[in-house]
Amino acid sequence: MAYLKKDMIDFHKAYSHMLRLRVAQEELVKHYLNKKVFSMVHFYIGQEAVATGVCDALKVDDQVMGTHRSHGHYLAKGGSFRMLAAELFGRVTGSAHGKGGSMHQVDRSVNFTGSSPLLGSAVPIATGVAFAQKYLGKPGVVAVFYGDGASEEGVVYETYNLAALRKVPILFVLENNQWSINSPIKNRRSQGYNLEKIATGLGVKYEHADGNDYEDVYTKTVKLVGSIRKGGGPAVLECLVYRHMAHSTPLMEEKHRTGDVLEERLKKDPLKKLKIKIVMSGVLEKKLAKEEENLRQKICTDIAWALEQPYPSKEELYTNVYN
Ligand SMILES: Cc1ncc(C[n+]2csc(CCOP(=O)(O)OP(=O)(O)O)c2C)c(N)n1
Repeated sequence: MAYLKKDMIDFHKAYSHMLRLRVAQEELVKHYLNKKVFSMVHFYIGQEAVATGVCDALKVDDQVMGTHRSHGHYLAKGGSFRMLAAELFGRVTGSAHGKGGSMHQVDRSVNFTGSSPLLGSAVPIATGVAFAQKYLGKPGVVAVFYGDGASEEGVVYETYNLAALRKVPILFVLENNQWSINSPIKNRRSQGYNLEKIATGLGVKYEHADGNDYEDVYTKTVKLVGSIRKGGGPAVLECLVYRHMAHSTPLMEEKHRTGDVLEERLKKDPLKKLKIKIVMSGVLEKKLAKEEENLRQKICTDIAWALEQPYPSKEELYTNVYN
């Protein structure tokens, strides 16, 4: 999965990878508005550099876990867009057999171990998965994504401690988009709140990245994961990022987001940023436009396929469940 050419990042490939997440979601928005999607949907548009930067730095055997906002994490880990679309449309060929919807992505064939919409809950679960890997003497690390809201759940702090104590091979990827639904971070944290100090005080390494910058996320992940693989213990990578849309609908404007206007968010768009870089390196804009057109066509074909898939039968109610 890694796009390193010796010591160089192939930015064109990285851009294509990010664009797949963006176009896939843009097309899914249309079907959400057409009421083809059964579950609640949290779009990941604007945060693509984090999922791709992290997942490109992982190995195929490494595992990933996510949240209520995990379309991007799943696709970046090599997930099938057809299965993602079928899952959103509630079809049996979906990644969770049409029973999970947007917020419960799971596909072990690409080591996307699961996602959980209960805020913060994926963090201890992923740490357990990573601990099991270590305990069984298996190689590989686990990366878990979670938001700034989730990072304030008590279980997350407890998990930092245990992960550091047991030197668990886990990367905590904190996507700080500065909002928890419509609560801005400044209304939620006490004066002097310092998550870096808390985590490092518990023995977890801490690094900040610009979540709008693929290169920054990628190179910092390579560094941290390198140390985790050598037994150096867990680390947090906090990525400052901007979600373009509302919390759980495809609206672009939200009245409460004063001081964080859409115009500012769009200026920081990670795709625009990377596009400028590759055009400056000599790739023709015309070529990029053609590639985007082909990608969109492929995504639309996959959506048409997903819409023709059958719904789960009644018998499916009894499969993959605990009783
Ligand atoms: C334990 C728990 N409390 C509340 C909720 C309701 N809830 C769903 S998403 C969300 C905000 C999450 O914010 P953040 O973790 O920053 O992620 P973002 O949505 O910004 O990506 C809340 C409060 C929940 N899912 N789980």
